[in-house]
Parts: sequence; C-alpha cells; structure tokens
Amino acid sequence: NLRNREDFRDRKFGVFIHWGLYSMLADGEWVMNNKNLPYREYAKLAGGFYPSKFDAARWVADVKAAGAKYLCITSRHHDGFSMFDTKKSPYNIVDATPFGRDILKELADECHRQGIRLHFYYSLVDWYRTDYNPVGRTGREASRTLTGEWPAYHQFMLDQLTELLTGYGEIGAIWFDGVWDQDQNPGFDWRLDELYAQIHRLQPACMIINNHHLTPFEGEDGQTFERDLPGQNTAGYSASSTISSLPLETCETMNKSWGYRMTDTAYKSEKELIHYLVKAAGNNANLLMNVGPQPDGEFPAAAMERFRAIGKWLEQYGET
Ligand code: FUL
Repeated sequence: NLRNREDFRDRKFGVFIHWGLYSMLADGEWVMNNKNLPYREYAKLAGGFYPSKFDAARWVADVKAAGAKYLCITSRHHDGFSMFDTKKSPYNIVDATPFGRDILKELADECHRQGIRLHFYYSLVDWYRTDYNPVGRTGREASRTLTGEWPAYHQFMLDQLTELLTGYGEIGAIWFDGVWDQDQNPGFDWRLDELYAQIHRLQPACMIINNHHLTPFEGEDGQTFERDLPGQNTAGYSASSTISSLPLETCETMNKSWGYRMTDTAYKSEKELIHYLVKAAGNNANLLMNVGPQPDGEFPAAAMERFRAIGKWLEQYGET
C-alpha cells in the first residue's frame, strides 16, 4: 500500500468524529471512567439513543466543505458500544437503540459517493466486556492482569475488524487506540500482528495507524501524534516516540474535548486552527481535526462556524 501512503500524505486535512452513547451525557467520551459510572447502568443509555437529526449526506458534505479530504470516525470507543451493525455483540447501534440504523454504513456510502476517504477508529480497550478487564475503568491505574478469557476478546476484535473490512466498502485506514491501557502490565502482548494480518488479508490497501504514542511498530503505515506536532511533547503523550519516515498525522480538538461536552466552550479561534493546519503541513503531517457531534446527530454550531472558515481559507489559499 505504498501508493496509499502517498495518497494519505497528500490529503493533509481530515476530520475526526467522536460519537457514541457518551455524547448523550455531554461530558466527553471518558465519562464512564471519570465519573465512576457503573457500566450496566451506562449501557441503558442505548435505549434512549435516537439522533433524530443525523444525516450522513450532510455530515460528509460539511466535512468536504471544510476542505477535508478524509474522515475518521469512532466505530467503537472505550465504552465498548459498537456504532455499527455488528453480529458479534448485541451492544450496538442497530440492536440496542430505537434508532436502529447503521450510521457507519450510511456514512461509508456517502463517503464513497462524495469522494471522501473513510478511516475507522477502533478501540483496543473495552469497558463493557468482561473478557477484557477491568470493566468500566482504564487499566492504567492499577496493575491488573487480564483474565483467562482474554483470548475470546481478541477473537471478538478480529471478528469485528473482519466485519468492518467486508461490509463498508473500501476503508482507507484502521486507526487503533488503547495499547497504553496495558502499560501497567509489562510484557503484555496485544497480538497486534494477528489483527494486522487480518486487515492486510481483507483489504491490502487499508493503512494501519495506531495511537500507541510510540514509534511505529512493524506492519504499521503511518505515525499519529495526539495533540502535538511531530517532535513536540506539550500534551505529554509523545515522550517515547521518534519521528518516523512513514506518513505523519496529528490529531487535535477544536475545543478541549473529543466527545461532545456541553460545558466546553473553550474553542480555538478560526485563525488559530488555520495556523495549526499550516504548521502541521509544514511539519509534513496531516491534521486530523476533531468534532464531537451532539446527541441529536448534529455538529455543534461552534464547530460548524470553524469548518466553514477553514473551508473558505483553503478554497482561497489551499492547493486542491
Ligand atoms: C485517546 C483516547 O483515550 C481519547 O478518548 C481519544 O479517542 C483520543 C483521540 O485518543 O487515546
């Protein structure tokens, strides 16, 4: 997938979308962990998830109008809720919500129709399943060994990745996250090679990116930095990485949150965001800029204003 890497490098600007059950609580995607919510109670949010204004065509058109060339959406975040029609667990948007629609499928169809490359964020951490411990919490806080059931969880991930790579057309990249969850468990083997091999088998051109905050491993196709430009470490996530010669990407929020947070009004200005996009490009890195859609399925107005401003700027000064 060398050609795909080059294609990715040229895309420069992508939109990250964090959307899930957590959006309903309007307190960021880590709310279950941060507020110590019991996972079984949290799961009941699904029964009320009905984003009546969700419109995949609108989202993709807005992303395109912002001048972005790709989109990366949370297929399943740490809360363990699948935002797609998985057959591997009933805890998913089609079977567990009154909405009953596979938003990933609708988005995939629109991305393909409107010419936006689609990436799937996929969490290795799962706060819902009992075969990945500790339930409801990050594993970073305590050294807890995984239960003997862990191979079943690994198989579950393998099966879900198979679904994602067979039911949604061409996928530009799988964006993994959560390797760091087992930092307190030295020597733990995520068996990533098996996950990677399956991706390569199913879609040889699909890139593998992993937000492990380390220098890329064997089999990966890009390096992503969380809230920092390559070579910087202001956010504290990039201490153990050196800059790779693979395509680079940095992800950043418009305010301070990934998932929708009602109280977070600390949006960066349009100018700051445009400067950051230019700086990232100057560092040979793509910028993956986040938006956290509301529970009703719309992008927050403050995010929309910024998307429009960036789009206008790119139209005037950007290369197409
Ligand atoms: C981190 C996650 O823990 C955050 O919730 C978010 O998804 C960010 C992009 O990556 O590792």
